[in-house]
Amino acid sequence: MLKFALPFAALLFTTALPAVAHDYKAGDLTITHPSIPAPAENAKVAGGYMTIENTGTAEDKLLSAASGIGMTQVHLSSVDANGMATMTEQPEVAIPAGQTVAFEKGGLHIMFMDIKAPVKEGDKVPVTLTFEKAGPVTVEFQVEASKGGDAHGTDHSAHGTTTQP
Ligand SMILES: [Cu+2]
Repeated sequence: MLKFALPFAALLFTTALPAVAHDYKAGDLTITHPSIPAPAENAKVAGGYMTIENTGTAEDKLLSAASGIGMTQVHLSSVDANGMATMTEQPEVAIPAGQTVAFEKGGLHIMFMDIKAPVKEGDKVPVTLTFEKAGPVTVEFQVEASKGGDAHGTDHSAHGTTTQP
């Protein structure tokens, strides 16, 4: 009996790993570590980050993001020719075949605005990401300790236009 018990235990350990890694699969896509750096208390905005890997042979596209905490959009941060940081809503984000697209500070992000209830460290925020091919997938963004200086923790009222650095 012991002979069988050991491989079984090993199997349990192996299958437990994806939960620790906090990732999600939808068709050919793997969405890894969706997270939100905890915004300042009573902040009305927050940014969400993750990576999306496409292991398939065809491009997919992220078409939208939706959550219950407030208005939710897909944004791209960039710095314009005058050195001003701007953000623009992205109607779609290509996830090319065989590539990984990072949503990270200073680049692509999920933008939460007009947040209705406080978002605190330890919270899990369900967000439904809708892809052209993989369809809708709901993932939980973990609210984590902010490592300081997240642009979304400050006033963001001029969103969509030029913002202060
Ligand atoms: Cu934004």
